[in-house]
Amino acid sequence: MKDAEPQAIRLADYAPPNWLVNEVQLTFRLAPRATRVLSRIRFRPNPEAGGRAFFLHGEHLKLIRASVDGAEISPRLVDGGLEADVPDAPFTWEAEVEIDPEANTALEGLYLSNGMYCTQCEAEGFRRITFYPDRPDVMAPFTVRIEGPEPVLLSNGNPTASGAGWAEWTDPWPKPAYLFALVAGDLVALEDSFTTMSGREVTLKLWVRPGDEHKTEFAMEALKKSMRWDEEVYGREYDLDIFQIVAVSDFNMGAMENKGLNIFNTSAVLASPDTSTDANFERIEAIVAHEYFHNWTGNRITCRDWFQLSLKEGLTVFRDQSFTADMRPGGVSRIEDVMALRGRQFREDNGPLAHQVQPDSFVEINNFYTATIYEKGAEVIRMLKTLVGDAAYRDALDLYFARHDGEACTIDDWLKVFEDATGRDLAQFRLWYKQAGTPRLDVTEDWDGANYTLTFRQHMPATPGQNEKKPMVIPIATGLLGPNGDEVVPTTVLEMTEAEQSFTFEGLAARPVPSILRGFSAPVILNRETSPEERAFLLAHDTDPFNKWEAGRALAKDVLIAMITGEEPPLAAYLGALAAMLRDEGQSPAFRALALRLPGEDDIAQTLFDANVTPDPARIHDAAETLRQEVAEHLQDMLPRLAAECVVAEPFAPTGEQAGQRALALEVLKLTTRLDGGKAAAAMFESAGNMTLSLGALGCLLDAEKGEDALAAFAAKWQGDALVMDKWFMMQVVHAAPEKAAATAEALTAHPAFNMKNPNRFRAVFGALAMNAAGFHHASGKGYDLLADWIIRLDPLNPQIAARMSSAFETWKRYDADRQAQIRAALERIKASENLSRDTGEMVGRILA
Ligand code: 0A1
Ligand code: ZN
Repeated sequence: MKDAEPQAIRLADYAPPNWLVNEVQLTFRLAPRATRVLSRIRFRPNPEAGGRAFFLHGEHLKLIRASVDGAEISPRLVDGGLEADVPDAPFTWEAEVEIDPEANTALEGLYLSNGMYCTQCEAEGFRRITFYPDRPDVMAPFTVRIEGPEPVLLSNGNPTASGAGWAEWTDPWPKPAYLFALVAGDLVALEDSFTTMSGREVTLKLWVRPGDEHKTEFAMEALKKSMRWDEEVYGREYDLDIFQIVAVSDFNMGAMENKGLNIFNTSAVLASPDTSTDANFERIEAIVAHEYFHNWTGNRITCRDWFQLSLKEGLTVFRDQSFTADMRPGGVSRIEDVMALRGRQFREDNGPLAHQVQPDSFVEINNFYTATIYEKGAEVIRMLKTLVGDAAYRDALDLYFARHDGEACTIDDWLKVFEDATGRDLAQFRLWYKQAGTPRLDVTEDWDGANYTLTFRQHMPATPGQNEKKPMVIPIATGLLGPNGDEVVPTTVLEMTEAEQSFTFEGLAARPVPSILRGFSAPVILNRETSPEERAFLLAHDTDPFNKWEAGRALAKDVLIAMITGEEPPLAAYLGALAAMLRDEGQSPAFRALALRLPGEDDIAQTLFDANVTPDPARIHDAAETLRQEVAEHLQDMLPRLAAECVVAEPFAPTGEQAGQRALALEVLKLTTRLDGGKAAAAMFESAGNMTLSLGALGCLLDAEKGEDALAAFAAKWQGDALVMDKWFMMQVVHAAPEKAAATAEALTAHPAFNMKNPNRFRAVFGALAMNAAGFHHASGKGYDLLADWIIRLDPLNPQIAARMSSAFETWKRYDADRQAQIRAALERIKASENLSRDTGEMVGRILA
């Protein structure tokens, strides 16, 4: 028998907590199978509450004893926690519970990773540590005493006392329980310090397992840069005596912003030139910044409830994107952000998992740490900044911090701050939070010999539970170019508020070429009939780096779509424009590398589906292969010169500049591999002095089906390094030919180094399978079956990762009847498995609905 359907939680049902917490004291007596947690919590009635009933969350806890004001009581254990009779006045709750960190494979609450204790409490993991009102609107200062034989014992805040076998930490800043953290183990630290803008000295420690010390320096530098940037750009100063980061190898997500004690997935913090790619370095810098920035946007000002998640996540992603753009100038980081947005968030928005940036209901909050909450949430804030302007944005943020410091807030509080700071009515803008889906923006134009008019029409497809949509405010950054390529109208933000709206530029000497949606000023799909010549013109002349790149990408897409649908592809225009772009030395290598990449196969599938063509993943793959071959042949004569140009002469540095050179070198190598069968790639693999070039060369060899020796050499060299071995697993699946992808993934699960309990390793195989579009969707259906088998196996151990992985199926309605039937069967099989978690149950239910 299955349990009753889990209940949805609704934003409309929010009620303030009956009891608030003045302070928390915790004592941990660590033992792998039986850790004791003693809690002493001062409660006070909440004057804003509707009642006095007393409920504490608690899951997987063995209650040893409990007391109220010193008198032992027997609380009533109920589903998800306990109830007790308490005085109608402030009182002290004490309890002792026992937990089993070693049995905790879900990696929520207190668990063991490689013999080291660590915690993950967001969103609702604290209730697996002790009984507590585990909701973000209950904030309190914490004092934590840890007792155990481990040499290093850490928690949030400042260290206040310690002795042999124990340590005490005090966090004076009131925080919700989801920001609690504890770490204990045999760790070593890289130590540094930072002087804040008011002259306070902060100790910085980055803790790793012995042997990983050589991979800590880069993240430490990134941390110091982040601290300085937040002072300079947002006026935000750090607020404790110490800031610590700990690297753990078993972690469900990238990292976690626990107050003063960030916990990181090793993959998001450890870096060295030998073992990390340029993309790894860039990601680490961004995640270190992201978690640090949460200290103000998330911790000092937190969320009232989980429907407000984007209040902290959208804003903090926007802040980390702005930081990256400042650290790595040149406009390519914006292109990379948009590529990620389209690849993950647009995909989500176009399928059964589409949801609002502020959802109205959820079953399992862990399923809502999504691209929509994070990346679309960041786009919404970017638009707000575009609409109000830089100075007003900064004023509004100053007001936000002044008004709400120490509070648990809502998205409406955030918008109210902007209304008060700018005098603007944001009622229509609020729809960006409440309407799911990606707006489509159709454009037509008119030229009367002197005046140029752009007419936009917006419409939004229906999404689950939302059929009717209202027009939104869309900032459309637009510039105009004259026939000789000069900019005749610089970037102007057209503010669209109606379903259909026209904007006229008067008194022009000649018909201009428009550059619309510069910098990707709104997360929309722009539809405009454009000739290949005009796209090539924009690729050559646009002054906006994003739109310049976009013109090339749109042209590549036009070619691929025409190849698939049997029309005449504008191949000559594309190849000519590409060659001209590559010859333009005014363009950075990083830009040229991005412009050489073809749009992803999943993106083409969605575009075909939007045009009422059922996408065939095999044909899309073949078209992409054919086009890459065409490009290689067309550019043949230029490739050696380009390759020589991108050799980095200086010693390795993970800078944006060098990364751009290596990225272009690898794009050139991919094309060269199509012409020389892998000779240059084999040489590069032999001589590469860093992981970026080594891995890039390995990918080329795998594509040429000449990777066997390189794979063996790579494994022999790196078998002791888990993060590098993750790459070894991943590369084989990503680069497998479509008919071999599922079999390759399956064979890898039998490798002795495969460990399903480690999220990084599981993702290395199955995340990679989902990324290999033609392989995953191979007509045999083997990709679907294999993934379903492993989701079913993983679910009892780690429901969060099982649930996340099931989103690989979210695009299923695009495909033909056979594939749909195969995917439906796979999903039904997951759904029918015994004791399916609430996490995976919700995801599969929504995908099937
Ligand atoms: N708040 C973190 C992300 C995070 C969310 C949930 C986690 O466990 C379920 C872990 C981390 C961030 O935005 O970085
Ligand atoms: Zn975050």
